[in-house]
Parts: sequence; C-alpha cells; structure tokens
Amino acid sequence: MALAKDNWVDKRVLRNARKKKAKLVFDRFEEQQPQCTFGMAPRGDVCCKNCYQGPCRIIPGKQEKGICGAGADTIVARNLVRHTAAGAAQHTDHAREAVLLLHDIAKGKVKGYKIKDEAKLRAFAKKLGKKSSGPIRKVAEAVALEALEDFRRQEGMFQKSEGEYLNWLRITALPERIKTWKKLGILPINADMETSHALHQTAMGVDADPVNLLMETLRLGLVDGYAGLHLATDMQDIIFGTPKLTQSMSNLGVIKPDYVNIAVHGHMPIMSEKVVEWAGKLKAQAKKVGAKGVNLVGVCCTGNEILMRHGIPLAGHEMQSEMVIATGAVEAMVVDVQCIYPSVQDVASCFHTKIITTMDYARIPGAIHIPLKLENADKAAKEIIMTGIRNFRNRQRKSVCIPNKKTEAWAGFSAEMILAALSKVDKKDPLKPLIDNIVNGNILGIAAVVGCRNPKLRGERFGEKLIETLIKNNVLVVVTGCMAHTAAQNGLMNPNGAKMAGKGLRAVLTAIGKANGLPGPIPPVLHMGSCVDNSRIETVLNAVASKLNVPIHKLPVAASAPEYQQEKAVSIGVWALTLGIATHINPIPPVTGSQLVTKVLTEDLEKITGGKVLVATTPEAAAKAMIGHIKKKRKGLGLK
Ligand code: NFS
Ligand code: SF4
Repeated sequence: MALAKDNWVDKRVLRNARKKKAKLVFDRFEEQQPQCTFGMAPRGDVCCKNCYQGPCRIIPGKQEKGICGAGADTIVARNLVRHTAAGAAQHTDHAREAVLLLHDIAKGKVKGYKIKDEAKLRAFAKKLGKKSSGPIRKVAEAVALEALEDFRRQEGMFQKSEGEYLNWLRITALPERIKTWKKLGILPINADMETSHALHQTAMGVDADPVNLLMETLRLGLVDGYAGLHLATDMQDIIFGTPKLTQSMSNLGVIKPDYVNIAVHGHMPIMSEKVVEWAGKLKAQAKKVGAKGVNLVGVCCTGNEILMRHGIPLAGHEMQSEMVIATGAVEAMVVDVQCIYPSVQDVASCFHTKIITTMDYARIPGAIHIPLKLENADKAAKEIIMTGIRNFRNRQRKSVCIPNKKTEAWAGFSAEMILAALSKVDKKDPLKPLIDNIVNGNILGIAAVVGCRNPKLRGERFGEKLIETLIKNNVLVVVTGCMAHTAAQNGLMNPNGAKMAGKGLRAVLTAIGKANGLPGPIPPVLHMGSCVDNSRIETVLNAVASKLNVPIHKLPVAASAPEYQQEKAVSIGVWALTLGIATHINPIPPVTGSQLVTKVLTEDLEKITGGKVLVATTPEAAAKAMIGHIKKKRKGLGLK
C-alpha cells in the first residue's frame, strides 16, 4: 500500500487504530474510490450545482451547456469565485474575532486578555493616521475601530472604480501594487460585503462573463490577504506577542507516556493561548491523579501558533490528527474551527480520549462542548484542562502506543525575528546580507512552500521532496501551515537540515548562525507560522522589494501549495497571484474544463499582475518549474 512510503504514517499507531476498529482518513479514502471525476483534471468535464434545475454536467462535444445555458467557462469561473470566497470568509471571520477581542480589551470588557506587543499596536496606530501616543487602551480602541471599518464600509460598492477600500490593504501593500489593483478595479471595499456579494454574483442567472468572474476572484484574493491573513496576524501579534525564535520538537513522539496529554487542534489563538496558560497553572492537579504534569501538544495551524509563541511541540499536521488520538495516550483533544475532521470523535470513541469543542458554530456530535467566550475564557480553559486531567485515570495502558518518532524543530521566524537575526550580520542595514547573497548567487531565490497535506497524494512525499530539492538548489525555503509540520518532521527545520542545503545556501545559513552566537547554521527551512501567517511572507518580500525599488513580481521568488485541500488554500493562492508571485498548486485545480480560465491563470495573468499558476504533478517537475521561474527572474534583474 502506498501508505508505507509516508514517513508520517506510523505503522504501529495504524495497527493500534485497527485493533480498536477505528477508521482513519486512509480507510475512508479507499471507501470513496472511485471518486467522481467531474470537474477534475485531467478530464475536461465540468459540473455545476448552483441551482436545483441541475446538477448539470458539461461534456465537451456532447452537452456543451447547462440547463440555464451556462457553458464551461462560466461554470468553472463561478466555481473558482465560490471557493475563493469560502476561503476568504474563513480567514476574515478569524480576523474579525481577533479585532473584536482587541476592541473589548480597549473598552475594558474582558479581563482575561491583555495587549502584549504595545509597540506594534502603536506602530499600527501611526500607519492608520491615528494618535499613537497616550494611554494604550485609547490607542487600541482607535486601531480596532479602523479594522472594524473593513467589515462595514459601504460607500462605493456598486461603483467600484471609485470609493474607499480596505484600511488593512492601504497600510500594508506596496503603492505599486495598489496602483495595479486600482487600475484593474479590484480593490475590495468591505470584507463581508465582498464575500456575500460573490455568492450573489455567482448565482444562477447573474454573472456569465468568465473574465469578469476571474476579476472577482482576484478581488476576493485581496480580501483574503488583507482583511484575513494580515489582519489576523497583526491583531494576534498585538494581543499575544510577536513570535521570536524558539526550539521545540515535532511528530507523534512528543506525546508523553506519564503525563496528561492534551492536544490542541484548530486555528484561533484566542482559544489556544488560554489553554496554554491554564495547562501551566494546573500542573499540581495533574500530579494528584498520578501524572507527572500536563503535556500540551499542537495539531495543524493552532499547533504552529502555540509553537511560535510558547515552544509547545507539534504533534502532527491535520492528516495526523486521528493518529494523535490513536496513540491511546491523549486524554483530551480540544478544537475550535477549521480543518477539524469530524472523524476525530469516531476515533476518540474507540479510545478514552475526550473531544472538546469550544465554538458554538463548530460542534461535533458526541463531543463535549465547553463554549469558550471572551468573557468566560479563563473558566472555560480551566474546565478544558480539568476534563483532560480527570480523564487520565481512564487511560487503558494496554492501548497505549506512542511512537518513538520526534524531530527537533526551530520556529518563530516572524519578519521581525528574521530582521533581528540579519541585523547581527549587518546592524545598520539588516536586509543587505540577504540581498547581497541573492545577488552573488549563494541564495538562488526564495520559495514559500505552504498549505495542507492531501490524502490523494499519500505515498508520494510530495511536500518533503519538493522542499529538499529546492534547498539542494540553494533556494531558501519558508514554510507555514501543515507544510511546516512536514518540514519539521523531516528534520528540515533544525540546523542539521542545513546538511541537505546546497553549498551557497549552507554558507549563508552558517554565517547568520555564527553572527547570532550559534555554533553552526540556522535551519535551511524557516518556520513562519500558521496559514494566516503567510502574511509574514509578504512583509519580508515588501521590505526587499522596497529596498530594491522593484515590484515583487520581478524578484526571484516562487510559491507552492504542493498538496492543497482546503478552500482557504485556494484563497491564499489567489492572493499570491495578485501579488505577482508564480504559484504552483497541486493537485491540479478543477479549472481544466475551461480552456479560457486555464489560459488566464497559467499565461495571461502574468501580463496583468505578474503572477501565474505553475502546473506540475510531481515534486521534481514542481521544483523544476519553480527554479526555472526563479532563474528567469534573476536574469530579468541582470543577475547570473
Ligand atoms: Ni491551512 Fe491550517 Fe492544514 Fe491546510 Fe488546514 S490546518 S489553515 S488549510 S489543512 S494547511
Ligand atoms: Fe445547471 Fe445553470 Fe443551474 Fe448550474 S446554474 S445547475 S448550469 S441550470
């Protein structure tokens, strides 16, 4: 079975699950075969379910139009708009919650949360043209209100060439980009309005023009990037602190036999930060039930968040979430929103694990629900930890199977951390060492490898092979999301991984390491955080682009979501395209049924935003396409 090749699939844990009759993602994947191929590459067929005259299927040469008359181009473009809107809605909802928290802190309505990075908050007030000095709560209120404007501004909605646009885009994106987007008429006005408008625009009998629909897709990419990713990251840094370098461990082996193990899964630091706090406070309670303490472990993106800010180890990416439970040693898995397989409850019911949901709009039948609201967050977090502690006694020793697998992982490379590390090389001009080494070819370019793992690609080691090939070719790689777990588990996020880097890249990593007082190199793959933290990548690129006075699309950079599966990955990818970044996505997105949409994404877009989709279905081909693009950009800048 292809699974055997996946080093993140622990065979003993798999057997443990089988013994308990727990079905895992792979089993359900097999049951689902053969999956419907409508809308999927390489077939050119298309499917629409946007109204109840359908579903309609478009089969080239046979049935060219749906019942309403919509053809393949319209349907494919409409589907893309809807996926992008859904992804953006997840990120903007996430950001909104953080903004509302900042507002509540400012108004003194919540006692359990504080502002950790005051300097960052004041810097944002300044960027927004607000008073940045004086009492911190006043500054926080002004910043939160400006952020909330991005969810309620109405002016200009139906005359999109004029009017205001997202504050967070205005203060974040480079002027050159804003000018380009303004010319295209795609500057978003209000995050909520745009995502809801997209549903209207794509309904039966509204927009039939595929090009117009693709423009709407780009607008939603901007919604995702600024009112989602950047806004969420910025609010979270202000409230919970900006990440700094931290060293921890990754993979299932971080679960400890003698401890109360609590896995934190989902996306929102609003929940996970409180859980971290209370896990520390309730150590003594854990001892009372015979455990050595409470061991928190992180799953998927929330794992990345608490790793970066607290050094909590990473137990696994999203596809390993069931395996975390199947170790038989996890007392509780607490979840909030996004990327949580409902199956975690099915697997948990085969073991002693309690699944705890915390958000009223994200519940799982059979799970315990402990609503974590801003005003009761401490009480809820305490109850969550106590639920785990009380459950320790129910652990069945016979059912415990913790693999011996764990790998050291360094994390916390926020833009600020990267600049701080570089400033040890050149205090006056921290970006200079990075740029000089790109110019002299020690660093060929920079690649972001981000996003999910996909069960369709089991056994292919796509993400890890791609990253390995890139660093071998002296491409500096940054990672976020589940790809960060992948890099960590494969030893690429610690200094030893530098052995796999090409000579030039290794020399730079070593020089930076030495300047920072380390005995050797820094890791060849820099962990920049969760999926919303893709924003941090733009922050670094903007700094480099500004310094060189060239637009991002002229820089030797590329991105890949090599195993994407979530709508959020689509909206992030679209945002990267608006920035002018050549972006590889795999599996091939369901656009091949429209020659027009495929051509726009893979060719024409380059002339519009500078970005384009790279198609490659093997890690080798993906690396080749990305490196080829990077070399082309080097040539454009007159570099060898
Ligand atoms: Ni990103 Fe994080 Fe993982 Fe994919 Fe899901 S956890 S927000 S969407 S699956 S990388
Ligand atoms: Fe069919 Fe048109 Fe309805 Fe889509 S919107 S399901 S193509 S009738």
